[in-house]
Amino acid sequence: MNKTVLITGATSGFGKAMAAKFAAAKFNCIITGRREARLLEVAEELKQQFDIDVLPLVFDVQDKTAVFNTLENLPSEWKSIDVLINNAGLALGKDSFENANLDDWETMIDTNVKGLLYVSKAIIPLMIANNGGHIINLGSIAAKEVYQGGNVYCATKQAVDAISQSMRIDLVQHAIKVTAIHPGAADTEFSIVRFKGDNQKASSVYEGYTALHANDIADIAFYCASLPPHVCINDLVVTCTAQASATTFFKS
Ligand code: NDP
Ligand code: 8X3
Repeated sequence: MNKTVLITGATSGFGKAMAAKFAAAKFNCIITGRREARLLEVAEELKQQFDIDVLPLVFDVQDKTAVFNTLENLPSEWKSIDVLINNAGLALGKDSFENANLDDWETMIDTNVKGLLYVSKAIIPLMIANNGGHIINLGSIAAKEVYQGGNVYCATKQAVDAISQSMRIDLVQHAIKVTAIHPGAADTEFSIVRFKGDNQKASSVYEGYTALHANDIADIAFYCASLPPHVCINDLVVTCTAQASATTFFKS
């Protein structure tokens, strides 16, 4: 029987690449996001290309009611979830603490922290009923090091790091693996979102070096999920070769 993966934020970047990677290995995929047209397009591509079942679910992870209404009412054939990838997330702005926008801070906290908690809380009972599972949380190098202007984004990712550690401790009794993947700079839509559509500012983040690609993180997530039942990668920091810390890059 095919396994099932649920990936939040699969309309672009890591989530979209991870969906393709798992689908290529014949996982059936539950994919989520807010942009319905894009999500349905990704679902159709996965079905056509990989001949698997796909369940696209449109909701905002910040919306507690929508998260629980949707995930607590999954069709019965979708209730057996082997891997949950908490990937949906964003940065908004990179302003100094005193200039940063309060609404941006709240959106990051509501998405990166509370959204991850809501989705996990809805799915963990299904994993417990199945006697096991694997949760993969997308942290960031910002979970390990703060940087100028990173303030609340870094704080949300440090929360993801702490939540991952505490999930691992609390869920070990249920044979649920918990892996946190902490990427450095990766060329996705992340910076376009962070800089609110300023494409020039966004692309300048990746100039002069080869940043991580979404497929690199998809390969790593799939590797973590492919290990034998007795093996769990707990915590993984991954950067491109040209990045040595949150702020140290070798640029040509
Ligand atoms: P993208 O912007 O390409 O993708 C983000 C995804 O998250 C989209 O599918 C988006 O879907 C979804 N998303 C955002 N907000 C919400 C929301 N409120 N509800 C539901 N879905 C949402 O960025 P990445 O792929 O790069 O980012 C994925 C994760 O990786 C994030 O958690 C990010 O913080 C983390 N990360 C990124 C790094 C990078 O340099 N790119 C490095 C380290 C970590 P939609 O807009 O359709 O809702
Ligand atoms: C995204 C990478 O360095 O902008 O999490 O925080 S960084």
